[in-house]
Amino acid sequence: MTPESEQPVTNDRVLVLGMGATGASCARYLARRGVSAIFADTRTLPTGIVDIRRAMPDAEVHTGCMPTEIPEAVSRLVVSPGLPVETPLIQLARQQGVEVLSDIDLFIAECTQPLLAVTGSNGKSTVASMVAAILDAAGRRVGAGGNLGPPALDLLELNADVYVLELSSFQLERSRELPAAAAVILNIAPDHLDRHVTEERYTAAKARIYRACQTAVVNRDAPTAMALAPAATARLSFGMDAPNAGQWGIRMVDTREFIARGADSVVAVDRLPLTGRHNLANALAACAMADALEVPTAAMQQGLLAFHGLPHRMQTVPTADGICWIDDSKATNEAAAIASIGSVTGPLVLIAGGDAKGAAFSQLATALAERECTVVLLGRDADHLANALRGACEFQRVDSLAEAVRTAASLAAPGSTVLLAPACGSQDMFADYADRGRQFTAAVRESAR
Ligand code: UMA
Ligand code: ADP
Repeated sequence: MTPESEQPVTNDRVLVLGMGATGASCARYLARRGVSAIFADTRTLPTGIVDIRRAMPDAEVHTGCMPTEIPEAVSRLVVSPGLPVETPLIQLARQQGVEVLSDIDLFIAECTQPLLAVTGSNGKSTVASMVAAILDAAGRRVGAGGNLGPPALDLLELNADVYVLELSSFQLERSRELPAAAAVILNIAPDHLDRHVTEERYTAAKARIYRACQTAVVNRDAPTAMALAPAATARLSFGMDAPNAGQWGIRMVDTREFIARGADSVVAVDRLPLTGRHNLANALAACAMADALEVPTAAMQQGLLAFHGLPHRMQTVPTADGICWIDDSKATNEAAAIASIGSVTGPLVLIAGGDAKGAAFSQLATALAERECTVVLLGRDADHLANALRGACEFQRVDSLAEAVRTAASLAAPGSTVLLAPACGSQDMFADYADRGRQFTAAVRESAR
């Protein structure tokens, strides 16, 4: 028998905490099932409020602060990922025996098709999208989303025959076991320390993805992440070295590099649309995930060749000024910025800064000290970054992204690269990383006119 906690929501009253994208997806999901719900958010104008009202016009809504008590007849609490698990109302619900769930728990309770689950500090969205492209090339009907968007619950409407979920540490820390056909932790680097406080807690949240999976896809080049796979779980590994039988890796054939499974070459690296060694690791991870579902290698080749990357990840902004302008606004932590800096050659002007999320930036300083680079700093934690970079490279402080672009244009000669890879979150100055990337592109076009 299915345990009570794993039953789909039916006729109880649900309190949904958070009225963003997740809250709105909960509203659509609950409305379709005729379940009544109450919504609450500490923000006065939460981003999902219009969608929630559209899906559930009569729902009780609390904005501006959280209720201090669990409203009457509420038997379940669905908590959005942006809320800390220490939120007093969540603690109160637990004390009162009210079930606390995530949207991912609700998704799992109804998902009957194979699930591929992707986490890691960096590369999640790229890998999830690559896996989706491969499955699509294999003729499978794919539902891909989660942290990447669309929210997991919206995917259920697709009646897909396979699901790919990108899962953040916030989603994993509050979700139950995930019976994924395959799960991967791509890498572990410090991030979100403002929320998880210690690296141990952040890592423990990520590790939850492996707890009930059938196949653990592991990165041979990321020992910390690899060690999180339970010993008893079947493994499939990827790494940048030459693969042994049954493994994924890079094989040299004459003078050409190939993505390979064991001795079988699958696709030549120089044919892949995405550049950067980190994207090669991402492609290997995507192949290993698809391999867990026994997808033919021809579809892997086709899918990888068809995938041209996601917006705001190493996207070139075309200009006629001889400078290579790159929008990598999604480099929202130190390790991501280091990976993108490493995939650019020649003189570099880096635009960085924003919400540091508790990072120290010592590795960024080391990476920048090794090359010809000037940094333009902006955002709330610009001074913190300046302190970390002092002595490693030249830097200038600015107050806006438009000023950052103008300053970068004055520092960059033709042949140089200007890279927006902030190593920080965006919400100190922008709606999100996409907003930051769009504003960067607009400012670059303006400056290059
Ligand atoms: N918030 C409040 N008060 C509340 C509720 C939320 O101030 O009562 C704040 C949160 O602190 C956060 C923001 O509002 O800053 C959004 O929180 P949310 O839980 O409402 O977020 P959603 O809009 O539901 O979006 C979430 C993911 N966001 C976060 O986890 C912060 C989205 O990932 C995801 O696409 C969406 O669910 C659908 O699954 C975005 C993200 O930035 C892209 N994720 C982080 C990352 O990738 O680093 C984890
Ligand atoms: P996530 O969803 O984990 O944030 P994305 O695929 O959106 O990851 O990529 C975000 C940024 O992280 C990229 O713009 C790039 O700077 C960096 N990145 C991507 N893949 C990797 C990787 N495998 N290792 C390190 N950094 C990466």
